[in-house]
Amino acid sequence: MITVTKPSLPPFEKYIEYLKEIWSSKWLTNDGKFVKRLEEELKAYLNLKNLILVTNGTLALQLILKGLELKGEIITTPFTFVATTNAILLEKLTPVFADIDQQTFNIDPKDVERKITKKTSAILAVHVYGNPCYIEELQEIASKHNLKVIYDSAHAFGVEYKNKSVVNYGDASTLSFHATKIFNTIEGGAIITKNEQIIENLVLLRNHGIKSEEEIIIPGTNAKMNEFQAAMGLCNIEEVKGNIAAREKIYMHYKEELRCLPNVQFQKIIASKYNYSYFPIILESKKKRDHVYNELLKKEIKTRKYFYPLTINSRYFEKKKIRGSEENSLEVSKSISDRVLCLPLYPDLEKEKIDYIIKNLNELLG
Ligand code: T4K
Repeated sequence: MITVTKPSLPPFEKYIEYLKEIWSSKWLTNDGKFVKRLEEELKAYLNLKNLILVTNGTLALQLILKGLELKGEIITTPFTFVATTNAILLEKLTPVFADIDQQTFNIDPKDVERKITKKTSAILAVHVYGNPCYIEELQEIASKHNLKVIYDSAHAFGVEYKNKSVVNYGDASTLSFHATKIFNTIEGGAIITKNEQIIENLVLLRNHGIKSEEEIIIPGTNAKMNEFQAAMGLCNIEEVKGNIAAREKIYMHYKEELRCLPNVQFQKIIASKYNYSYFPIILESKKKRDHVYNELLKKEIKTRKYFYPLTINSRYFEKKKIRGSEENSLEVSKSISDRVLCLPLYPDLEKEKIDYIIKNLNELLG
């Protein structure tokens, strides 16, 4: 089966060298030296002043929502992985859903503004498939209404907007380093913010609020990255540029070969430097999308319907009355979610497999 993605693994021997060091030091977790080293390397790679590593991208979101002391309603997108919405719910905040833009698939600033109430404290936007949001427009709205802006940048490792690292925008950004991501630490995540005070607070929050052996100053949680994860990151950071270049080649090849298919829409990318993390195509109808998905599956090609269903359509929302979910208010999100299909894309996807996928798509859609 050709899967939608495969984790990038470094040369085995390289990881073994790190494991030998872990074995001899017996230092496995709790702010170990590999975690510290990886934090420094990531700051250098992404050109950032501050970054802290955590266990995964979901805890990164939860911690920043906590760290910014947000209250009430958070305006967000329903066209995302469930983690974005779940983090809001787990922090006892109320998600309010704004629709997305037809071309970029990111949250629509005009709808964000329509959804603001006295209870709104922040906008949690997602750079979907690594494509930057409408950053200036969102910032303008946030400044006007005194709201925080957080970017769930789980897909946006290495992306630049206007020649600046995309995670540098807004009040804070989060990253995911899950196995399926451009850069992986098996499981992992990071929080980025320019605010030093918040960073200090987040360092406490990720380790139970422990300041010193005898001082526990806030109720924190356990969101620490361990040394095995950090070691994988230290190996993979050396591979990431080459991996993105390999992805770009496949992405461009797909685009060139599929661009003449009738009724197929591609995502409009507004990055100044993109990471080619996903290759979504939008088909003419849900029926067509599901047909293509099933037919490809019969040919051993596993595409994914990222992100279907919308998070608002998760079962636990059925009984709740969530603002933004009313009939007709999330039209574009529903339409894109019903018609999207993400094609297999990972650095070592072989040429003959890519051609096989393209041949099948041409037969189904040509
Ligand atoms: N915000 C956004 C916008 C996100 O997309 C995510 C995560 C988060 C926040 C939260 O970050 P984390 O807490 O996860 O760090 C996957 C990932 O588990 C998830 O990290 C990711 N987004 C989401 C978009 O995709 P699934 O349920 O699709 O994964 P799964 O197990 O079906 O894997 C997909 C394919 O990858 C498999 O068909 C084969 C391949 N695979 C997967 C794994 C785990 C491998 O070959 N090896 C592996 O070890 O969620």
